Amino acid sequence: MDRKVAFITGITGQDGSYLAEFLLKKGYKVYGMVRRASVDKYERIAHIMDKIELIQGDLLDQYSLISALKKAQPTEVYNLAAQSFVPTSWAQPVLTSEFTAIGVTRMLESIRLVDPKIRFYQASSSEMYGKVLQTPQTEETPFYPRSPYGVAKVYGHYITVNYRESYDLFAVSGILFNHESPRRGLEFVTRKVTDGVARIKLGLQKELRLGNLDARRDWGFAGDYVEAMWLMLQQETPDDYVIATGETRTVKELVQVAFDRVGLDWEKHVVLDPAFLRPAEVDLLIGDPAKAKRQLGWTPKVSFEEMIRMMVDSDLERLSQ
Ligand code: NAP
Ligand code: F7E
Repeated sequence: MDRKVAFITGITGQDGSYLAEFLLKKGYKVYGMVRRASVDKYERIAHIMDKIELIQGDLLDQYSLISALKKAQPTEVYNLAAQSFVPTSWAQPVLTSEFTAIGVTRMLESIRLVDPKIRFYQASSSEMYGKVLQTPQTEETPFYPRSPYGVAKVYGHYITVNYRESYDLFAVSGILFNHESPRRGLEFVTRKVTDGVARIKLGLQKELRLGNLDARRDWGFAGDYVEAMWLMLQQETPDDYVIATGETRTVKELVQVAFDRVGLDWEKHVVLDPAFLRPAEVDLLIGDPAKAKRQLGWTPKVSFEEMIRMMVDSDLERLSQ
């Protein structure tokens, strides 16, 4: 039997937790890289802690990456760790580049040194399209990032392509559009809205302060998207893929679906707050997942409405306890 050992950076994040679950079900030995903190942040992986192995490391520290790979001896590396919140990338642009851009090179160099046969997945992002030059966005659409985060992801994307072409590594880049879940961080708009709706319904909060309600995103379910990451590493040849639903919705539509779930009128609770506007906005994202469907046989399963309702229900349950 082929040895199946995965090493996941960012295992404590939304995607890392779903990917770890998915790979365990496939029979993988799963290692996760975690950075040291004064308090543990293992909430999302608490239910699988006895099935995975954690190794300390940080994308800022090349030596820690090398020794983590030597210890885990993985066959696949999923590089999900990043400073992933777009507004923070304006507040901490240099740190964002260190994690989200140069961190990818550190990981690739470590793989080259430890075992160039390791298959590598890089978490690229639809934020690379930014001020979009083509709609819908495909693997061929040129990038025009609009935030330090988007710029850093473009670097991470191209260094992955470059290592594939320079050193013949099996290195792929998944260009994933926004994907959400009940495990999404509370500052991202979907979770901020579903958490806010639950709090308002339970009388814990009266208003929900938001920024640009006209922005459009192609939102899918994180549980579906981690399967696509795995599929990319099971192909005969390495390649890059857009992973998206092919549908786009405004923030306002998201708000409506969430408030409808609990029978409340959003217009009575949502307050527009300029503090949540961005220095440069990404107005419209809609991905074309045709290549992923054709070559990976991947399609999203959970609809936008189902996902938002699932998130509202989960926040209601959590806050009612
Ligand atoms: P997330 O919930 O914010 O998780 C980020 C993870 O990165 C956390 O586990 C965090 O660890 C870790 N991390 C941050 N800096 C690190 C460092 N210096 N060294 C080691 N680990 C570090 O993000 P996500 O939503 O799961 O997204 C996963 C990846 O996909 C990210 O690269 C993101 O940029 C990218 N992406 C996400 C989406 C989306 O819609 N979710 C779409 C496209 C691409 P701590 O727990 O220690 O903070
Ligand atoms: O914003 C608007 C905001 O922060 C979505 C990350 O996972 O996906 C994510 O990046 C939209 C933007 O996600 C609020 O202006 C309005 O247009 O949920 P978000 P994001 O910036 O699209 C990509 C693919 C990634 O790669 C990233 O890592 O919603 N919006 N009002 C708001 N956004 C927030 N956060 N808060 C608001 O109050």
